[in-house]
Amino acid sequence: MHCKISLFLIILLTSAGLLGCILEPQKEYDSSQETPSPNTEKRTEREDFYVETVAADLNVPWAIQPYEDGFFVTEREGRIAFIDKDGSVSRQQVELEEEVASQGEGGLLGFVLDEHFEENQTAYVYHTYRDNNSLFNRIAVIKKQGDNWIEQKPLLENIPGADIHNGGRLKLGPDGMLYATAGDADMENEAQQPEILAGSILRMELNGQVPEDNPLEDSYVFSYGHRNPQGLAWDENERLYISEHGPSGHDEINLIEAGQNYGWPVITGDATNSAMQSPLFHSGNNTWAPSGLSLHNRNLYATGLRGNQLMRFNLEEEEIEVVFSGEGRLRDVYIENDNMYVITNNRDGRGTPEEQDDRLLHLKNFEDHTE
Ligand SMILES: [Ca+2]
Repeated sequence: MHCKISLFLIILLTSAGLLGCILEPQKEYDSSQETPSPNTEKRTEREDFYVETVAADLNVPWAIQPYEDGFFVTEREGRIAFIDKDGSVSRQQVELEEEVASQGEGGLLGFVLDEHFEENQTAYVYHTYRDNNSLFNRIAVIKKQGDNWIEQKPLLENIPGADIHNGGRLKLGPDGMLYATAGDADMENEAQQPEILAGSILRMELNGQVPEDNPLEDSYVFSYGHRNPQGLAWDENERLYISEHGPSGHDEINLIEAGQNYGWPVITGDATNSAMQSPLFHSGNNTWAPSGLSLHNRNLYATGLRGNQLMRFNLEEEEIEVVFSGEGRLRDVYIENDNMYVITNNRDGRGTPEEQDDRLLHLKNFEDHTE
């Protein structure tokens, strides 16, 4: 009962916030720079609620990858934590051919296990690095050897990087290809140039080759015109959805079609252009600053950084709802049956960390609490 009232209030407050934004002049902030959270309210005690802390004292965790009875979680400064569902945490070093540049929004970001990890101990990572005083991102194959991970080979290097807008999500698609989100690296016009990797969704074979059926010839670029995409999820029909950070609000959820231009920086929000795709959902003048994305029962769930909340996007009804808030910045989400796992990001330099931050949270029976 309690939580239903809380949720109702949250929705009311959110609606009021939306109205407020329409009536007030647009605020000058840039959500995609993961701007500091202005939300100064203290976390509420919620014994009556459904949130449990699985693990605490994580160091800017970025990606959740389930494995057996726990999760591998990348930490942005360059390590991988294995978190057992019972809460024990062990940390693993990652030896890469280029040093992780944990600077601004960059660092050790995306991580995904190979489908045959059990046999080959192989995984893929996306990380920021420095070359001649410039920042770039790269994707590499790593192998678990004992308690450490050792790079086997690079798959793709020289993805433009910067202090902001590094993208960084990495996932295996239902087609067996590796997908990555590349930000515009603070060079917005490059997002409109399909031959440049910045501001794109990238697609590659697991050996680093360009797939023969990629939309642009001899290019990893699967779609372009993106600003700072950080979430990837597929539905049961293998359609790809992404989340991306907009400028001053106008955050987006997009349905991705091969070879299409998603408009940044030419169009945002409800603007249209016959040569470009408009988003399925956008935040208007509100800010979600969406990062991790997960799909469950025709609902997309997106974690919010500056938005400090987990959003639900109902793909059938085209409705948007706040599922959960009050724990600060949220970076990634993973759903397993009726269990949702979320990582906070209050230590990423833009939040207000509290004693146990950052944490892996478990939302039990989350669907019961969101009706
Ligand atoms: Ca767009």
